[in-house]
Amino acid sequence: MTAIKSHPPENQGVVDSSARPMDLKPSEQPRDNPGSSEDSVAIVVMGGTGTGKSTFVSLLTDQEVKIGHDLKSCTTEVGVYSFRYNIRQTVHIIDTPGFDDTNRPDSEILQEIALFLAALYANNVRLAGLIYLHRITDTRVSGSSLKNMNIFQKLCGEKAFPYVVLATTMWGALDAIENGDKTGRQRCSQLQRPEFWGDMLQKGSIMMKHDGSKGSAYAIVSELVERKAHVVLEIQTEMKDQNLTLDETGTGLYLQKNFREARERYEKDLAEFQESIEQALAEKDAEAVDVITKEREAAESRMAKLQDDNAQLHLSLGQLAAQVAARFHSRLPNVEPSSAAVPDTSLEPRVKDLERRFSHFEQRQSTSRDPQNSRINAAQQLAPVKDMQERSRMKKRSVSQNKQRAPQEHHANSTEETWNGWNILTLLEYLWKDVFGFGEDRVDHSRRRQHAR
Ligand SMILES: Nc1nc2c(ncn2[C@@H]2O[C@H](COP(=O)(O)OP(=O)(O)O)[C@@H](O)[C@H]2O)c(=O)[nH]1
Ligand SMILES: [Mg+2]
Repeated sequence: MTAIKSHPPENQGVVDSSARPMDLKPSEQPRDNPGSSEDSVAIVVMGGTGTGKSTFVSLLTDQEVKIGHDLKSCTTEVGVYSFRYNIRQTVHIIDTPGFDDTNRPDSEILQEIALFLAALYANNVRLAGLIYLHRITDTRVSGSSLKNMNIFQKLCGEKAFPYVVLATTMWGALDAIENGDKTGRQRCSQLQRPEFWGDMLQKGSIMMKHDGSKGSAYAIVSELVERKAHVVLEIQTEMKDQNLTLDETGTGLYLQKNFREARERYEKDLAEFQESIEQALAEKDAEAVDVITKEREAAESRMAKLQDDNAQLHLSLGQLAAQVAARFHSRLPNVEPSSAAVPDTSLEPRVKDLERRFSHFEQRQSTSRDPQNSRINAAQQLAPVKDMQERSRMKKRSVSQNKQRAPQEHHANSTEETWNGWNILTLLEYLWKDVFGFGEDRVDHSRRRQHAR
């Protein structure tokens, strides 16, 4: 059944300004316990770049969300923002990058989103549903919009479709044009075609209009929260339960199909380039030969890059964690002993704890019969953490040096670094606690979840 809903008045949800990013806790109680007093849920927001995801998230939380007014400030990483939905519930909204970032390959974006979703699942964080945003101002569904839609569907899997809100954004911009409302309605019916949202709508997703207001954002979120579901996505079970590598998942297969099509186009182009060069040679047009040769070289290097990117999908969950962790780590700014001034007392014990868990992991790995786990390179896993510990030490040394030198300058800011360090650390803690199956208080969530289904 297809339904287009408008939003109720702006009266739901109380913004909790004390909520912190990544303050994400698994549901405290199993979901079949209705007496749960505190119930945190997560909601994932996806859609192409510039569809208003970060703006949507910023309407719900008091935390600072990066909005893409220019290319540089676009969302480049998965981010978690929290707000108190009602007296009992905190909602964690997960902002994601779109699959059309000119600066980053799709494989890299998929790596981060897949890893994050798998980590949520492994930690039994209750996913209440997903919101997919699309600009109503788009005159047609472009190739990149279609790609985002397809990837979204593959990540979700059909079982999750009933917990998806497909929301159209930027209605305000249509007001300015003549017959804007009619145009909007026409575009909505176009979106309902089988090649776009039709299949999802038939299988339980709903369409909603987001008018850009807080009330509208809350209404969309409530639609999902109030269903009290615990949604499990296709990519989560593929990576975590079935131990597939990312290229073996439905989403990975889709990206590879895209890649094969790009290669076919490229091979056709190559033949055309060759023909044009031969023609230019016959006409003794040296300038044309030069121009076409350069074009061919550019096409060749684009193809080579695409091939490399595609190869990045052959990763198990453990390898994915190592890869993403290393990438986060390489983005950490270098600690300048003279400028770092904020001691992070919480960092070192957490790193120590991870190291301890890691040595358990290494022991388990040597006796493991699990082929996916045994492929994980242990040293590679720990390298970012070890290095982080070293940074933490450097930081402390520099803080104590600074204290001796200039006591008034202690508040010089290294928030960015602390935040980044915390981000990667939190991610690793998630993964190592449960994904890799070591940690003293491990609970077999997959069994519990199956039982609950
Ligand atoms: N007119 C209009 N602009 C919007 C709306 N939502 C977002 N924007 C603008 O669209 C641009 C991209 O928004 P952003 O939230 O960063 O998109 P994201 O890439 O999906 O996260 C920013 O310049 C926003 O200010 C909306 O509802 N109406
Ligand atoms: Mg964004």
